[in-house]
Amino acid sequence: MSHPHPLDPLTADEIRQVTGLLRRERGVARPQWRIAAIELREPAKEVVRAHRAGDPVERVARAIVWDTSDGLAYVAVLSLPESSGPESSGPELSGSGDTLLAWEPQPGRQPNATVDEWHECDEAMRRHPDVIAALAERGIDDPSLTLIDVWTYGATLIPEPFAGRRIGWCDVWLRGAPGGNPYAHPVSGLKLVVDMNTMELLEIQDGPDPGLPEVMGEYTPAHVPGYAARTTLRPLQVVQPEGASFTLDGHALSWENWRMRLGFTYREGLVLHEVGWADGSGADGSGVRPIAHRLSFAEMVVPYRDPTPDHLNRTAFDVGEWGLGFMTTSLDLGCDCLGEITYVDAVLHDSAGEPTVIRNAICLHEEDDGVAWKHVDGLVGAEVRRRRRMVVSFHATVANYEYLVYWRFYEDGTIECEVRATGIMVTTPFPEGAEPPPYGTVVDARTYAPIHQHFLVARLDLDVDGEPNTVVMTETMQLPVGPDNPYGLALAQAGVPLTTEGGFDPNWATQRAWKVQSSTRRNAHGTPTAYKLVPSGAFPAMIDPSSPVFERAQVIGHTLWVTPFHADERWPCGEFVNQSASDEGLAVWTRAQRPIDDTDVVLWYVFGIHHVPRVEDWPVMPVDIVSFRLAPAGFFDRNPALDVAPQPGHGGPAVCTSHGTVPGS
Ligand SMILES: [Cu+2]
Repeated sequence: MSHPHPLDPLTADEIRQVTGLLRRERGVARPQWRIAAIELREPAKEVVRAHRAGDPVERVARAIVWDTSDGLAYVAVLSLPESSGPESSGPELSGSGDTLLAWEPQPGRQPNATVDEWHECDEAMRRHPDVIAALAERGIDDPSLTLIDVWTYGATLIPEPFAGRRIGWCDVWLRGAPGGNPYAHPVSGLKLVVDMNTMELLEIQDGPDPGLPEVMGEYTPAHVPGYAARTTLRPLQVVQPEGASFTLDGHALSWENWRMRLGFTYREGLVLHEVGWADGSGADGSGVRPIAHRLSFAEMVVPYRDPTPDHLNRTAFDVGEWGLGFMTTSLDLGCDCLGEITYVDAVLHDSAGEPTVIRNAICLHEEDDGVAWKHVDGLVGAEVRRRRRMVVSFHATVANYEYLVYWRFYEDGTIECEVRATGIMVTTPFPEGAEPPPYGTVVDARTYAPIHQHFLVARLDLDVDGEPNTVVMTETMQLPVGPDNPYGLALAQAGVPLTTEGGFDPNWATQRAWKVQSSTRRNAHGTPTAYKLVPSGAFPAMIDPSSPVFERAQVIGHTLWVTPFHADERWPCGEFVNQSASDEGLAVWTRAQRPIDDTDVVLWYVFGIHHVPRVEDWPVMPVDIVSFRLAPAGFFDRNPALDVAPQPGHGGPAVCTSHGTVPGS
């Protein structure tokens, strides 16, 4: 076993070391304690840059734990025992190894919710006599058909007597039959407030019962009435007879000119480190030009925009409250990705600190994506190249909903980030004879799906040809008619460097975009090398500033935030968003008004889905697709995909090139 790379995610052994150290030093163990989070504390950029293969690596972990007896949370920083393996002649390690470096109490803060709590709450509530009685009153006498789905919520929404405790707010769902879809039948008006430390039922909120309308909310073949699968499609296979064109060495991925390292955390799921373009001209002698130091999803905020009692507390922070990593599901060959697939497992942990493995958590594969470039010359014929892309993806299931995340890398230098939302929408019945509320779309009998928004925050730590970068807001100017512009045709492109950190918004009228340009490198034409954030999938928050969810997630107030890099600034709404009352992230940091020109910058891009439900989104939602792109803008001297080889043609010509049509034939 060789030494790890400094950015490799923690292994199962390292997670065991963390748990053992916490137990030894602070008595952290079930049932009194829970471990909410264990992650690698990533080393500083300088350390990563200086690392050479085979160097010993100091491994430091960071954990969030809490004492369920008094509710107090702690952040622990732990130096792990030096990794076993062959000694090398690398630099000496400064760390002490096998020690607790820090133990910081976090009064008033709640760690993220854990999967264990979710399951334990479901079980405890289904067994609870008061819950059984409340269900019986509604004619539901088989608790095994119910699902108690606990949600976290904001501090100011927690009923006063329970303030300061770790509180869950539960929906009750009912399967129409064993194995049926629980989200087909909300038990509307019935909510359970639970102390998540003791699993004590604190309060049953029992509102008016609109009953269970006759809906068809099933999607599995066994439960869809009269289901018959189509028989009309013939097989479509993706075959790569010589294998895939990428290589994975440990966590280092290489494909064409692209280089990157794969990471994975409990909170973000997939993380991409050290994304660069290998063309032999990197300044540090590695031959790789840096583009991004780190790319991930740092938060997701999903406010339901329905003020009725079933939904008024429903404001999910799927990254900060639950963790996209913890929610990641295993992928199946031929189902989730087609072709020559390499899977990467993820290692996380449960709330006792035992390692858990998500098999096939990350999918790596290549896809054909139509045409990359083409021209037909009447004399010479056609030149056409296929567009191939490297896809790095993972899928997260957060209770009723799934998020499918795809990072795609193209031979023309483009990076694309796509999210597909699917799964089951939350719905609500309305009373017989009543008008449906205006806050959603009627999708089934006496049933509507409320409007909600999925705000994703991508944290883009770009280092375009090195760390010193400047973000330039680019806009197209429509010039007035005049002697120089007699026909009103003139458009000119303007760029304004952003000098002070803060939030920025798109402008459709000027086709505004943001270019991240190198302070040190210029292309052959004398302009700074740059990548452009092409904004898309963005939408306004449309929320009153006094709204508690906005108070906790001010990031949604702008489409782009730019800050100077700071290693501790990772979570745009703060680290402890579970039961937060106010935002401890971007809203606080950017008050300092730090300069952001010619420095190491971080972009926080807010995009997602403004989800006004469609009838067709029920009972299972066809993927809703949003994406944004990071496109090279002067990073290269010309089209970098010029040398993509022509593909062997099928049947007719030998290759997809130079086969012009013959006039008259
Ligand atoms: Cu949605």
